[in-house]
Amino acid sequence: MTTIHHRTCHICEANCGVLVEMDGREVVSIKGNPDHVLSRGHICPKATAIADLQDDPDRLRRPMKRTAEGWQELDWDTAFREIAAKVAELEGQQARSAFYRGNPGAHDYALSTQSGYLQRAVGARGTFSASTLDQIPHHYAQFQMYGHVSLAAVPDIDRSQLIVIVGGNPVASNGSLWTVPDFRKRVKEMQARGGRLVVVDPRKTETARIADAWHPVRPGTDTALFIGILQCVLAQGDTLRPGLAELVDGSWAKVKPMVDTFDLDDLAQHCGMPADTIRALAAELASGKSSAIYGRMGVSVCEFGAVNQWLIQLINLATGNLDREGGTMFPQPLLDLVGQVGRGSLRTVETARGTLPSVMSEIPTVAFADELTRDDEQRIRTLFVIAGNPVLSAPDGRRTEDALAGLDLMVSMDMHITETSRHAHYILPPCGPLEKDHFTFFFGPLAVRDFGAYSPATLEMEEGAKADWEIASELAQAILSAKGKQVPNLPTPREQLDAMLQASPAGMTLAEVEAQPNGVDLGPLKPCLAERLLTEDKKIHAAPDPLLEDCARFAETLDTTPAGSLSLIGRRHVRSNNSWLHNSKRLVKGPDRCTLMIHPIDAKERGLQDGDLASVVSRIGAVEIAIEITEDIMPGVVSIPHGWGHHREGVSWQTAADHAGVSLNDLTDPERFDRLTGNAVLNGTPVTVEPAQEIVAAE
Ligand SMILES: Nc1nc2c(c(=O)[nH]1)N[C@H]1C(S)=C(S)[C@@H](COP(=O)(O)OP(=O)(O)OC[C@H]3O[C@@H](n4cnc5c(=O)[nH]c(N)nc54)[C@H](O)[C@@H]3O)O[C@H]1N2
Ligand SMILES: Nc1nc2c(c(=O)[nH]1)N[C@H]1C(S)=C(S)[C@@H](COP(=O)(O)OP(=O)(O)OC[C@H]3O[C@@H](n4cnc5c(=O)[nH]c(N)nc54)[C@H](O)[C@@H]3O)O[C@H]1N2
Ligand code: SF4
Ligand SMILES: [Mo]
Repeated sequence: MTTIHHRTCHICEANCGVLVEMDGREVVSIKGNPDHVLSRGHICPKATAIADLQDDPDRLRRPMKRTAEGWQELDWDTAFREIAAKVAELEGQQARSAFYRGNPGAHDYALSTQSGYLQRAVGARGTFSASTLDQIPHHYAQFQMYGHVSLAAVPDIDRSQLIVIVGGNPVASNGSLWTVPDFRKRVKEMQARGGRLVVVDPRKTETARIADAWHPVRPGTDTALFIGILQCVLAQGDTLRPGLAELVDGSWAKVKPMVDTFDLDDLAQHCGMPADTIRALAAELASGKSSAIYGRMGVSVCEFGAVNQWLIQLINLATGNLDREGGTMFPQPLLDLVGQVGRGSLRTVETARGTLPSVMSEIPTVAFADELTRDDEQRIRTLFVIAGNPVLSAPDGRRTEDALAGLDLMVSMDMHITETSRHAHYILPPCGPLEKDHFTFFFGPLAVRDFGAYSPATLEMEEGAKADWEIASELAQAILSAKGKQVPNLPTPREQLDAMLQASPAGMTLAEVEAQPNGVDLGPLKPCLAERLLTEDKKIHAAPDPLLEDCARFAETLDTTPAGSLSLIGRRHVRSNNSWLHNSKRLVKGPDRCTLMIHPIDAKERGLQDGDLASVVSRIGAVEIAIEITEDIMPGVVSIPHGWGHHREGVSWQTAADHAGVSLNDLTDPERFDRLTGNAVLNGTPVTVEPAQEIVAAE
């Protein structure tokens, strides 16, 4: 007899509802839940990988300790006791400690509620995380304009007539900072009602393929496009629509003079898009029909990431589309995170490299290796890595790797010996994903409908297994005891979730939410900005000084095209997720996906044929990779997906190692970052590409 269990897929931001059919502990099938209020039956090929993750033969089941003789299994109590003793000893030596938090932690509400507790017990100040490799510019712009790092506006796709996507590929990524499961179908529905999708991207992506128009843009130059659009929109008048005008502060008057300092033809030349295309885009966005412009990784992990995210908000504001049906709207989910966590902060942090921005108390990950290797008493000697793989995810992975080798204590919470955790002294593996419960914690506030969904654990915990939150909480207790401190009695994640749900405007209890296994639908997004602004004067801050000043800095970069080199960007594939789904045989099967995409003109110039091995060299390093010649990438640009490079010795994910690929981040450069936010610049890396020389062994 099989049983059907309702779950939310925890892998990506789409948070699809799935139906898991179980026969005892065996997964029989995983299907989309047609009755799920948000995903309506949609799933992607990664959903089946939940079974592969659960049953992964290479997954660690017990704490591991690295010894001179190799990895040794420990019981939990011994692992916690040894780690706690070492943390206390290092604290006694005034050693600096730090955390690196990876992306999967954000998909685990329970861990999210407890990991701060562990960090406080360790006494680690500041955090490195995947956020400064990703979306920190969004948080910065939201804090500056709306007064809260998490007060985000998302395109209201179900009622929109035009969506312009700049530097995002939701057909592959399933949406980011925009929880929009079944994106493809929602686009079809928009097109069926006469709406249009436009994509601006150096590559003709999977999303560009279903779009009504694709405009190639030179990597790292979108600021010119946004300023150009804004200039054209404001040339028709800068009076804001009623409803928005009253919400905007006096700095709005500074926007038009700023954009008017630029010449549209210069902007067009800089970004490689014809001035007429920019004019037409502006006219369409401002035509009065409900429309939205949205920008993601491609315009976030770049030198002017914060400015870009700000300009996007300004375009939606200027065209009257902010906080309007079919434009961009602020979700009001079942659990109102914005109302219950602090506004966030913008500060600075002193690093070996000098003063860097610190948004939300993050230390920019571009400085990670520096801080691990600096030669003063501020060197990080104790490191906790929580569900992260910075060797493959952060720029200059080789240097990160070398830096990790010098730690006095490194603890990784991970279920594999990865490129990163292989350097740990202890690895603490969580239970399988089906043994965890789930709530749409960080993603309700980004969803295309007001909603929330809770799913209980599908399987009972295996004997001796622990969820991530239990590991964090029990280790924190052990550390506090070792330091001779009092161990507080904390609420469990479920208790915290229940309290937060009840304190939210929807006011439901966890039990009430749990009784709706298809999710709780609170309806379409609603205009609400007037009540939700969290700036002190309750106004939208249209033109904060640091952003205006950074536009002046941008002006100085116009036309500084690095000659002679190609510009390297990344890419995502629907059957992959950052570095960690490559151990699933069904996801990695088929032709090698870790290839260098190159335009036929650039390949010909270099004497390269499809499938040839090329040597790709940047300031940081070199890789050899098979090339894929395609007209889907613009001339002058090449692309390698990130998250590969599993050839490192000693990793435990065998299937991943068999499909090793090379790491894009062995080429990216930590010296390149967004000055306002410290976010890494991961696209637009200057590289040379040549046929790889056959290495002839010396006699
Ligand atoms: N060049 C380039 N680099 C990039 C990007 C890019 O576009 N280009 N993208 C960046 C982005 S957006 C991000 S978010 C980062 C991601 O950067 P990271 O978060 O550092 O890397 P991941 O690949 O997500 O690694 C997650 C690790 O957590 C483990 N893991 C998975 N699930 C769980 C779990 O439930 N519990 C625990 N304890 N561990 C788990 C996996 O085994 C894996 O080792 O990469 C960034 N790096
Ligand atoms: N299948 C899959 N899904 C994922 C992930 C994954 O690895 N695989 N990762 C998850 C994570 S952590 C995140 S953050 C999201 C990311 O979600 P998205 O941002 O939607 O995904 P990307 O594929 O990184 O899209 C960035 C796009 O920007 C383009 N681009 C690069 N440089 C530039 C530029 O300078 N200007 C412009 N205009 N475009 C540029 C790239 O060609 C690419 O198409 O995806 C999430 N979902
Ligand atoms: S789109 Fe994301 S949430 Fe939905 S099934 Fe795929 S991986 Fe899971
Ligand atoms: Mo990300």
